[in-house]
Amino acid sequence: MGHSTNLFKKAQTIIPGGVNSPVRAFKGVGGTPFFIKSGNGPYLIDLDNKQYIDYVCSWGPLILGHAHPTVIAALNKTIPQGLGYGAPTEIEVEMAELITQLIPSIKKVRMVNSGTEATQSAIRLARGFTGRNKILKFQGCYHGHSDSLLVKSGSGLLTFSIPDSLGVPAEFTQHTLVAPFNDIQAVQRIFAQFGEEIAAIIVEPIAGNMNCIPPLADFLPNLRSICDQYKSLLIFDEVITGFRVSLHGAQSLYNVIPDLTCLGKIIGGGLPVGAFGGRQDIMEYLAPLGPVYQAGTLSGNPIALTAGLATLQVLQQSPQVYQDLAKATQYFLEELKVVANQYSIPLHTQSVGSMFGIFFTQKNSIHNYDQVACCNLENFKQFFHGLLNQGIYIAPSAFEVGFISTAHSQSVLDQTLEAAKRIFFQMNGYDTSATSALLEVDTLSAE
Ligand code: KE4
Repeated sequence: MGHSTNLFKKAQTIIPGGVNSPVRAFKGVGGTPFFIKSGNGPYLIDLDNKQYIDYVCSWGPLILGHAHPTVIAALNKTIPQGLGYGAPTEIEVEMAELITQLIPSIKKVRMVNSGTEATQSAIRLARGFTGRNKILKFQGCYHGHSDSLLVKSGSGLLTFSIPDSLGVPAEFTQHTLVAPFNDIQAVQRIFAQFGEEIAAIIVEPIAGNMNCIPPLADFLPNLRSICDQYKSLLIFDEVITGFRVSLHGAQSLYNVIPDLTCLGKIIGGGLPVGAFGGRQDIMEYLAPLGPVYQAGTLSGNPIALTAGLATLQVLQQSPQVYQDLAKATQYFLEELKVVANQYSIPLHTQSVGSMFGIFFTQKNSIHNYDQVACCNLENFKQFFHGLLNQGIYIAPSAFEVGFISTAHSQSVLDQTLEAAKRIFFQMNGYDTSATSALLEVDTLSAE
């Protein structure tokens, strides 16, 4: 029995589900999670010293791969000076300066410790600024686990939401309205009915929590104009997309300017950091200036910001990095489709920059949650475990995105494609005993 299996048994006796975040427990794919000992570049090493090519990248933060030398060097320099003070530090100003420079719609920014805190605070701020209570979110978008956002679309009447978790009183979600992602008509209908009560729309500009779903061309621009029409605020949850798809956020790709932006993941470089920011007149409603309270003991922690700032500076100093990441991702997905096609496996892929989605479906475009839910989830599970058995780790859920980092070289991508070929060969019902023959052929051709 491997170390991971033994430790998972022990972990389950003292940590709920054996994990500190549910998705890590492999419930979406079955099986037992492996425990990580270390990471370097595109690789994870587990407690049994097995190496995996990692396409989860800590769920997005590690755009430079694991333990990037520049980030580690910055931490080694900062840590000996002290770990945190609960008082202003220079690096907080440096980080704020860089964020406001790179994302011009953010005139002022407040650091927090997670994406959940960022979106929760942004919503409170939007409600305080507008004096309205309702918010509109989209089915399949995830903005962290604050009460008013843990909703699922009301059965039938999609508009009204019901709590999606025990422990959330219905009163806490009664002001949360839900529409299908990419459905502007639904948004217009909701605003026609509730527009004057809606404080804000919160949206992932590129949905990354129901696999990878880019916005349709009219979606984001129309959200902007509807918010303007009804004097509601537009909040972009760029916790995943911020600095992932562009050095200036998804808002620069689609040229739609939100009133508030939430950030996380990459701005922490792998350490716990979130942030929210936007229009100066809105941000100045925040304590200690204004009447909207928000706080955090470790907000702006200098060690966490050191990792985030170092990461952003590497990205800023590599102007080609986003084109290179997009090119590598396109190469990988195109080749994956060729291989799936060779074995008649219905597979569709979608990506923006280096965030990508793999869908087992005959469809050639996926625009919302319901369409994701109709994909072949059994094939996904088989694909997940087939890759894992060959030392390749993708997100343990058909509703998450994959990430490619600057450390994912062509040979790393090609190794993954070879592994996928073996799985598609088996998935197509080919005699698995023949697989060894295929492997031998591969080995011979590789020599
Ligand atoms: P955290 O509170 O987990 O740092 O961030 C919440 C959040 C907010 N907004 C978006 C767009 C997010 O994707 C997230 C969290 N992402 C998930 C995975 N897609 C985190 C993984 C987990 O829950 O363990």
